[in-house]
Amino acid sequence: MKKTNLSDYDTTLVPSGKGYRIGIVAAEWNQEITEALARGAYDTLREHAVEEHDISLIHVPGSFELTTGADMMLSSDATLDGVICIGCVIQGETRHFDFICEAVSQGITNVALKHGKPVIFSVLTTNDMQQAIDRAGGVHGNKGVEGAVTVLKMIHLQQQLKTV
Ligand code: DLZ
Repeated sequence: MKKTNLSDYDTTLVPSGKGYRIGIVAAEWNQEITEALARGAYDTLREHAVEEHDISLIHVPGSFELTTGADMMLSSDATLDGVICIGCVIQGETRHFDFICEAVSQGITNVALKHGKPVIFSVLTTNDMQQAIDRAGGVHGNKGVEGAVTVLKMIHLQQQLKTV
């Protein structure tokens, strides 16, 4: 059967996050969506043993600022192991959508490479609000949950590679 909920995952394949320190940067644009994504990410981190005091949440105005926010977080706190960037960009009548999506996806990659730490793209890029709702705890899961699983897997991978 076709998989429609991308947040269904095998919990046994997710490493424990005990001791991991994780930042979440959430955009204020489309706040009802980004709050649901941030909640999904936070709850998933907690389910996988990340301590409450090891999760920091900051807000930035829009998705365009996610890159700067993640860079600021990692620059100001060297003990962070990874950052999840949360946003929701909805297609409008102008080309704004393309510029924001391009800048954020490339920018997040650059921040990850600059700091040598996982910086995760939990940004919805949708045609309309319904598609966003469907992916923020609706029929297609919650992209924040996926971001949390991804950051845990990437931090674990980085730690494994350091020991070889
Ligand atoms: C300006 C703008 C527009 C039109 N649409 C969105 C959007 O759908 N999602 C989002 O997160 N942010 C949007 N923004 C704001 C930009 O991300 C940014 O905050 C401003 O251009 C200021 O740099």
